Amino acid sequence: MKLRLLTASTFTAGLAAVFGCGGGSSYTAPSTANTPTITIVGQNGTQAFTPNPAMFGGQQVVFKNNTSTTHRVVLNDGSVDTGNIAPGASSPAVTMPGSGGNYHCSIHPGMIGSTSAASGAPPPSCEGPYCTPY
Ligand SMILES: [Cu+2]
Repeated sequence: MKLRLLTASTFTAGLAAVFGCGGGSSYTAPSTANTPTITIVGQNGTQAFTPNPAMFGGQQVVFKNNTSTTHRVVLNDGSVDTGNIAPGASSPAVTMPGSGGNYHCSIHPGMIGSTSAASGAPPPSCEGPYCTPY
């Protein structure tokens, strides 16, 4: 297990080196390496996302899909949409509202989660159609 992790990170470093030698190009691809991750673990209501609630108000986060089904995370007010996240893939980095918020999977609306406010205050109470877990 440790060897496999080492190999993967060596491979990633090698890739970065290859892309880093872009013949003088100054473009640097956005890195999500240090972005907090919310992991999608199943289609089970408030247990679908971990951590949940997450203390990521006002921050960029990445959703990582650890299930075998495509998911799409949408903030209940529509202000954030990850697009489809294939099994095993991660979403682009999206910015959670500073006041905290509630989100769901638009494909499986019973998958629900929330982020706290940037101040650490709990998420706003969930209102509307995407508040009922299954
Ligand atoms: Cu889903």
